[in-house]
Amino acid sequence: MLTNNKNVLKWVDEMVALTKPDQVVWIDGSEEQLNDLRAQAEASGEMLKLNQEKLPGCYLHRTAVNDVARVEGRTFICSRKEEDAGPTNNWMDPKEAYAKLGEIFEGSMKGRTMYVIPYCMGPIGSPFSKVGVEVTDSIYVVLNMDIMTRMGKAAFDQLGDESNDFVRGLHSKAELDDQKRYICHFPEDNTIWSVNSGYGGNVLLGKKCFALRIASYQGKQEGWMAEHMLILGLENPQGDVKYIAAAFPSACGKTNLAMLIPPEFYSKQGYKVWTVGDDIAWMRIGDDGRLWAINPENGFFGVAPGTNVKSNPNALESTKKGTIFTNVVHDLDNNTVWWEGLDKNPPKNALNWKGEKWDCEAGEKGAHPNSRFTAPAENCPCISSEFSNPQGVPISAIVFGGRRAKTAPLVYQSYDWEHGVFVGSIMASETTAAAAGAVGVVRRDPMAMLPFCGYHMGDYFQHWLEMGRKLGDKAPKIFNVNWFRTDDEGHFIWPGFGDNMRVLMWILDRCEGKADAVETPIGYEPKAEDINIEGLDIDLGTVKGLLEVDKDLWKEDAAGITEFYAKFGDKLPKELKDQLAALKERLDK
Ligand code: OXD
Ligand code: MN
Repeated sequence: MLTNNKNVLKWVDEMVALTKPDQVVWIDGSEEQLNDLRAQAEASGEMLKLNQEKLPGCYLHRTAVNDVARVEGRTFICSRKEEDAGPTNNWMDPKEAYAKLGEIFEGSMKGRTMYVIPYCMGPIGSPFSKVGVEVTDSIYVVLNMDIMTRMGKAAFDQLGDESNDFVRGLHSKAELDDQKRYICHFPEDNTIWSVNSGYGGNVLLGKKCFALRIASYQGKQEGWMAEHMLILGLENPQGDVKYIAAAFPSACGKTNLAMLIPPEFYSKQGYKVWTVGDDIAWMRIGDDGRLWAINPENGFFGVAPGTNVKSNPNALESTKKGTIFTNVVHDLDNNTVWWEGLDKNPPKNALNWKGEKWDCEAGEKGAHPNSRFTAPAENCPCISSEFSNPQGVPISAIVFGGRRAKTAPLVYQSYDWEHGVFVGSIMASETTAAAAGAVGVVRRDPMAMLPFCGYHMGDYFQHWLEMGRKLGDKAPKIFNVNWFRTDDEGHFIWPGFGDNMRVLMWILDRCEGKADAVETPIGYEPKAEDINIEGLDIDLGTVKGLLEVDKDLWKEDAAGITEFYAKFGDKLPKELKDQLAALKERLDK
């Protein structure tokens, strides 16, 4: 036995009695045990060993065809009171959920092995970190959790023999029946039950389920924040590093921003960017009164399509060893992998993500659009030296962003924390022409947490406001960015990618009181000449255009916000109601 913790032992016994596995294997995290599991997964066909010269330690996995993404419609917050889940979550009564899923779990591991995975979210030994235990019947889950978390005996050592403070995660692939697929969270019980899926976001319970949904609830109770944010460090030529946390809805380039390559203009002078995290930040107020963040994860679960040497060389490099690829193209001649947007040479002799013979010329995509790599953070060439610092890193700026063709300017700063919470709460992205349906439909996604907030979003806004009051004048400054403004032909105006650093530079200068700003109805904006465009193909006039605030569009937006806010009823903090009214007033002036 790996632990003497009676709470763990009792709970695992209960899960064994429910799911009835043939045997139980405790995951100690040793290379020997992991190698044994890799060999078993290879023998069963669950994982395919790739070319070990080109991709050492790398494997390919294919999910069931009906099981390729997070299923928000089947994801539930099972708080005792429906009101506590709020209007943006699906809710199920916990008694009903335990009974309903209990029936599905009953005997679901017969003939299978149950793996007991102890894992730590955050660096081992950090006072910010939290322990989880996931039991699962999937070797794929074990091997992914090994990459994404600090997994094994050290996690039990961190928990100790007496503590009951661990998140209980039960997962079974069961029959992969999408009609009986449920991802249920019981925030009041520190418990997650996930059944009938094998897709990462639904089954790597440390990630979205624990580190965001359960942790956001814990953060509210305990006075800290769990956010859907990347963390990056920007080092100046003197060697000082300032840290930024940034939230974006999916498909807005979070991983790319986290691993940004500075434009030559800056790199020549000695500026560098370091990655602390690409998806999740846990943030607390430190002894010095500032906001400190850790990345609770230990790897990247990134979207493969579109990742290439140009868009994100650091992410690509991270996938060269010890990586698990899911639902990408299998190049049979080289026994390697490929995906759309990797390069212009799709393999001729290949299988698509479903494992069928694939003809790259026939027009059908080879990799699933949500195909993924699970890569160890330590592989990343720009991983921060503070990645495993138990204290985390101090945050100077919080950045929100979305995909807006016209409304939002390239960058603006909130007047203060309270206004910043308002700016985060109205975050939105527009649907693009790439997706079916109407173009330009605005989807509100407050703080990019819409699918990940484990409690009532009105209470979540209130928590943000309270954190600001505690931080006082030590609070990070809050900004909003939009890399996605388009011209009349629909082309992006701002070059994006590495050049986003030019905007981050203004943001950090503002934090240090080194840059001026212009007051507009929506917040402070840079003077156009304060965005450095040296070496870029755009002129000052273009930057001015990117910073323009169209009052009519904003009035339309304010009407949309009013409608969105109405959902929250009495739970909408008065401060945000007042902020909206003040915005309308400024727009009318
Ligand atoms: C993710 C997501 O996978 O946000 O990170 O969906
Ligand atoms: Mn995410």
